Amino acid sequence: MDFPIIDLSDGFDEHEQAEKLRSACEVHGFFLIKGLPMDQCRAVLEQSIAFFRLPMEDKLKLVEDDAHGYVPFGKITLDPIKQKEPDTREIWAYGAERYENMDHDCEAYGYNRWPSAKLLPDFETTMLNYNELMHDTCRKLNHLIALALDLPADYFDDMFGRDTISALRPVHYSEQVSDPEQGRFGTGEHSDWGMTTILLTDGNQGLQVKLNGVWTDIKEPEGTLICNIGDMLERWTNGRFKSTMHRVVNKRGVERFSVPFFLNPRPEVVISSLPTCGASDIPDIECGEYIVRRHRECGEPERNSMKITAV
Ligand SMILES: O=C(O)CCC(=O)C(=O)O
Ligand SMILES: [Fe+2]
Repeated sequence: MDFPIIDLSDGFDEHEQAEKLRSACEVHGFFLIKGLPMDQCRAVLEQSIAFFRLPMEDKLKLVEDDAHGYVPFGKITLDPIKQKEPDTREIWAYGAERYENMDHDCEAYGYNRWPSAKLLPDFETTMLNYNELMHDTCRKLNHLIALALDLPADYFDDMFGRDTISALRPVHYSEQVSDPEQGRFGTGEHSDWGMTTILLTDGNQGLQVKLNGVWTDIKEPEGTLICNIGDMLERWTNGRFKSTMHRVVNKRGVERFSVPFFLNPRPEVVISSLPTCGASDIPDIECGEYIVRRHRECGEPERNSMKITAV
């Protein structure tokens, strides 16, 4: 399967790249991006690995009861129907900071809990700069998405920014070999909930996408990151852009590190069929409410009931 490479290098041609993006998004919603500063990406992976190597007692200080913070091994099961064991991964999540009296507060915001600078002096700056890079990259991608949907390039600009309910969730997969037959996965089968996801990995294979019913390995060439469309954009486009099931399978028994960025609009943005995507009988819903409901559904058998159906 061919996953097109969208070029976001300086001076890229928006219309040319939008054409490539459209054809991928109308079929399965997975593509690759290049043109990002790979030195910065490598530094993010190094810091992320250093974080997961911290003693457990330091990581456990960062457990939160909101959308951010540390989540130990054994706590996430994305696909409780097929999984007989939890995902074989630990994560740490951060994003826009929640604060008192926000205009549009939402449970999908969180308080960022940083490891002590004594332990990891460069961690916070590296991670915050990467968050900036992801938002800048997504602004470019949003222009391409808008053009691909025959909308003005800046259509989404005002709905996004640094204060959205987007999140970065660095992941550490243990070396435990997956066994799909026995219900053991790195990450269980799922589709992403939000607008788009940008995935940085350490190059160890693991991600599989379900294409025409067949689980297909996706491995990014050097210098590229993996991107995919989430359920919210599928809903927003009235099904025109596809959000496809994927999972992580550890075949070789080696650890793996990845850093997914999940882009979402501001919580008050209403997800309603876009003007170029036809009339829809799917009810409108605010982005914040949508994401919070998906969080709550996660782990329940009826999860994904909001994928594109009425709520
Ligand atoms: O780590 C990966 O390769 C993908 C993880 C993923 O699909 C997710 O966190 O939504
Ligand atoms: Fe995912």
